[in-house]
Amino acid sequence: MKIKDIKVFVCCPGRNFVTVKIITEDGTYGLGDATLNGREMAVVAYLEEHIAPCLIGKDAHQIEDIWQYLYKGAYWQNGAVSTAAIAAIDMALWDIKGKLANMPVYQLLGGKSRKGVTVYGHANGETIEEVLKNLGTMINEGYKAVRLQCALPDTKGTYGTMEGKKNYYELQGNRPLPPEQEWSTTKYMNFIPELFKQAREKFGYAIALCHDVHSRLTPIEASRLCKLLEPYKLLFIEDAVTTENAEGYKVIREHTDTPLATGEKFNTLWDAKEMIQNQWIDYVRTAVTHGGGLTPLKKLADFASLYHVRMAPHGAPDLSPVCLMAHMHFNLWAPNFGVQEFVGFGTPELNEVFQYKVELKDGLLYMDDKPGWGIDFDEEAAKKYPYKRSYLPVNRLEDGTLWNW
Ligand code: GCO
Ligand code: MG
Repeated sequence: MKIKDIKVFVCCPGRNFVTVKIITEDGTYGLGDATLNGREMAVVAYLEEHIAPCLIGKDAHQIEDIWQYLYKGAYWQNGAVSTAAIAAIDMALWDIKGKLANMPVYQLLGGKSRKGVTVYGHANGETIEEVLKNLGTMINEGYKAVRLQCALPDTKGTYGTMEGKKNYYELQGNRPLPPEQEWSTTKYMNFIPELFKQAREKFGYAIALCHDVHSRLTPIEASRLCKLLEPYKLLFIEDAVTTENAEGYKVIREHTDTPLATGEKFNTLWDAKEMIQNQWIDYVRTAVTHGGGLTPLKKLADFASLYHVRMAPHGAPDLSPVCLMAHMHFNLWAPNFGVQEFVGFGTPELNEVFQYKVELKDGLLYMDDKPGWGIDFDEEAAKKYPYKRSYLPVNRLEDGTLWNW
């Protein structure tokens, strides 16, 4: 089944998404997500200039060989831009294979390992009271796991909170340049344990709770935080330190039994290998989009399973619904699936461009059985929401030093 055309769409129904559509000679098409927040157009160029011309006429069924061809064949392996581009091609090919087989993709992986996908939602807020109010609402909605993020008092902007704004563009003040936020490790360390203390006092221990440090601590600071949080029995602490130096996780591991999650920025299995085989982490957060596609992610899952490490794919708002649907299939299959990050059912604009259906019942996410991923993309609707240049915020310490955001 020959590949006839590859189209790349960039649209902004609330935020930017890069979507790939591969069309075969019989008119079957498949979709993939190539969104790399803040660097979208670099991926578009990679796809249009460097990938698409090499694939026209190739057999769409040869998913593994095409993946190797794009990864090894480029000589310049890995990197966020190239793996997002390769991932989108890989996803689109799996979607096509599912459609041609008339089966949902999870069937091609070996079938379902569970009835639904456990998700964790986000309870955010400007104050502890607000976070706890949102947590209460989510518990009533049936969530079994929730991430808590709260604005730090007397701080200009905190990751995971909106400063009372409705959306990312409003947060940016509509400037197409990186907004700047502020960070104080001392204020953070003094504040966060109180958030979890109050959450446990109010809601008990049945609800699984997690938190994203977003790589702002050093290994010894992260160790201290994880120890302070031990009484509150978190599901995991995410990105306690940056991942470039894997041994940072060894330091934390030696100090605490708070479970650790990381990997949303991993691009390959090799980024994760050392942490997994040393059992320094408990959950791998790699997304199909940023990890190079379903083809490498299933290898990552199998490798992680040898070491009791579970998959907890990244599901922030900047991963498109195509990625969410790919995760649904992956998570239904992966024997060592843990939990999926889930940020809700999208805005009317988003759902106008992407047609898909998921349903939350008792904390599990379900979808209908459809061939492929079970998602469609409305090209005409997408034209109504043109690309807007935008960046993630940058972060500075109170003295002005640039810090990890
Ligand atoms: C998460 C992530 C996101 C990232 C975002 C970057 O755990 O959900 O850390 O919030 O910051 O995906 O583009
Ligand atoms: Mg994260």
